[in-house]
Parts: sequence; C-alpha cells; structure tokens
Amino acid sequence: MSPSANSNSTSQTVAVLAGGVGAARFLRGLLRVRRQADVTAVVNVGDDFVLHGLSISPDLDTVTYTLAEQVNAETGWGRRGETWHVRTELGRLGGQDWFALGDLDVALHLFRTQRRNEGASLSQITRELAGRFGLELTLLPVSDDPIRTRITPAAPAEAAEIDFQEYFVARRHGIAIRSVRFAGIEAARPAPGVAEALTSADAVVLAPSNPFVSIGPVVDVPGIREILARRRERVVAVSPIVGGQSVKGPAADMMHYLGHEPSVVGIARLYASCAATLVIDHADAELAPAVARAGMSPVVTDTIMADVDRAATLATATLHAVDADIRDTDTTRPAANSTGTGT
Ligand code: FO1
Repeated sequence: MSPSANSNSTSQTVAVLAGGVGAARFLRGLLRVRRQADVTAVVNVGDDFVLHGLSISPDLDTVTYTLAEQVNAETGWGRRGETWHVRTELGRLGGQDWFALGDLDVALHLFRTQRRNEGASLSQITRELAGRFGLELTLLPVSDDPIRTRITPAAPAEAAEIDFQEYFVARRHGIAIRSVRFAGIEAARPAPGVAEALTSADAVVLAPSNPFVSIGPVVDVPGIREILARRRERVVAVSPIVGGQSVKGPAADMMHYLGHEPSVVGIARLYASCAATLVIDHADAELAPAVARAGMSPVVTDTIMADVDRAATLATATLHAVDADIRDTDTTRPAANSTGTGT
C-alpha cells in the first residue's frame, strides 16, 4: 500500500465496474493508492462460457491473476509461468484447442466447475478463489445468473449469431458486426453485495474497458443503470479510446460498426446518462469541449497504463476527478467546456 492511501482527502471507498485486461491494470494501480478493504470490483460475466465441460470466467480470472501478480504480463490474461501440456496433448488428439487454456489455468477452471456442480454460486466461488490468491478486495461477478454476450456478424453469409469467445478469440475480433446482445440479462439479478457497493461507494469508476461487451453487460443488469444514474455525480469513467483507437481490443471497431463515433466524444455520449465525469488522454485534449457538450465533465491526464506506477497515477487522477466534480456541483460549477487537469 502506498503511503498516500490514507493521507489524501479523495474518495475513500471505491467501486469499479470492470471488464478484463484494461480494468485489471487499472485496479492494480488503484490498489497502490487505496486499501484493498476499501475497493470493490464488479466484474463482467458476459464473456463466461463452458468449454470441455469447464466453467470459464475470463474477466474474473484476469482480474484475480493480475491483482495477485500472477498474470502473464505479455498477453494480459492467463497465468505467468504457464505450461501447456494439456493444450498440446488436446491438439494432438484432435480436440478443441483454439481457446488457450494453460495447465495452471485449467486447475482453476476444474475447481470452479467442481464447486458449481456442488451448488455454489459464482460469487461464493469467486470469493473462495480470491482468498486463495491472497486478495482482500471485494471481488464480485455482476450477477450469479447466466448472462451470455452474443454477437451478430454483419455479413449475411456468416452465422446468424455467435458466442462472444468465438467472435473474440476464434475470429480474433476481425469481422464486421451488426449487433450485440446479452442473452439472459433481463432475468439476471445483481449478485449479493453489488447494489450495496454501488450505492454506498464514495466513488464509482467505469474502468477503461470496452463499453459494449465489458461495461454494457454490467450496467444492463436490471437496476444497475438506475443506481448509477441516481449517483451520477459520484460516477467517473476512464475512456478506453485514445486518439480514436482502442487501447486494447476491438472497442473502436465496435463503435464504428454499431454506429457510434470512435472517439472520446462517442464514449461520452454512451456514458453521459450514468456518469458525470470522463477521464481522457492528453492525446484527446482538443476534444474536451466536445466531451462537455456531450454531457460529461472532461478531465485530461495520462491514461496509458504502461506500468503500475502510471496506473496508480491514473487511479489517483480519476478519484480526484470525482471529488472535484462534487465540489463544483456543490459550489460554483465551471463552464461546461472547462478542462480539468486531473491532478
Ligand atoms: N484471449 C485470446 O485472445 N486468446 C485465447 O486463447 C485466450 C484464452 C484465455 C483463457 C483463459 C482466460 O481466462 C482468458 C483467455 N483469453 C484469451 C482472454 C479472454 O478471452 C478475453 O480477453 C476476454 O474475454 C475479453 O475481456
């Protein structure tokens, strides 16, 4: 824990809406400036699927491995120091090896699958796994109910609808898409603790994750968007788009295909109803007035998390942004196109 954790006046308890790699890196930085006990991560489960009969929750695992310093730093997912005997043998046998499951990772999926078969909920299993990886933050799947992200390709020759991992991994998110939906979400309830954390946190952060397939299946769980909208001044988003490009993954391409401007302004239009502040990179500073016109207070800072120190600096700027926004709301709110520095 950094010495700054207790020595500044910014929001103490923090809830983070999280996808995979970008969110995990943000959380790692956040835990340099906040105590684990003060942080709750509410994680996307739309990417979850069953392969070889195993229950796989990629975003929960990416967050767990990253915060436990066990992640493969190159890919951002999977285990550090992984071996691949199972996958190699599976390929030799002619089995499905398109989704890379390392040996250590397989053990975790076996554990989750066994516990599911015993009747444990995903949030209970996630708590057990977080404890076994030595984590003390509250790590929650957004829901214990099944939510599955499904993608409709744009080309009529393609299948009518494909599973998220088929789009993301098997097709390397390289195809044009027509739409995204979250099967099961209408009936899904927030997992125990999710609504409470989002209601009580001093600050709620939408991590720099894909707005459609990472943050979307979290905020679309019935009740979540309403909580955020009611506490909008306490909600801050970090843009996953820098200079019109995704920092990682297909966010910018998806914005284009789904009819949104692939820029921080497009992000502001998507998030304005449930977050008051948008943290954008210096590369997009000239778009700050347009972000303000789209309904979000822009804060310009360095958002590229090249290492954990920079992620910690971004986390600090993000928390300061919420508090600045609250102060502005309480007293004299600056003109809509003013640009904070985030420090
Ligand atoms: N992503 C890939 O691009 N290729 C893979 O083979 C792959 C395997 C994998 C195994 C376990 C796991 O927890 C994650 C894995 N990921 C892989 C990442 C993951 O599918 C995506 O990053 C997320 O679903 C998007 O957030």
